[in-house]
Amino acid sequence: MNIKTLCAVALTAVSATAFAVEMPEFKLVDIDADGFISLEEANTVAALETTFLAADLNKDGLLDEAEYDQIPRG
Ligand SMILES: [Ca+2]
Ligand SMILES: [Ca+2]
Repeated sequence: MNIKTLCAVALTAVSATAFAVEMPEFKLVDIDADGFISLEEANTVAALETTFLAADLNKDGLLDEAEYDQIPRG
């Protein structure tokens, strides 16, 4: 990797942090693939720790894909 590539990678990382909340795909967060994101699974994503409770619209302690999708990002 040359210095130009390194700079590009660094810039990409900085702009991603500045403009978008790090929100991986639902399937990637749903580690046990049961179709719901549990609090434990949510805690693996920094951006989700604070939004989990607010995003859990039906208050069942789990996020389904629809609840996950309505979390504001970016
Ligand atoms: Ca799960
Ligand atoms: Ca829910």
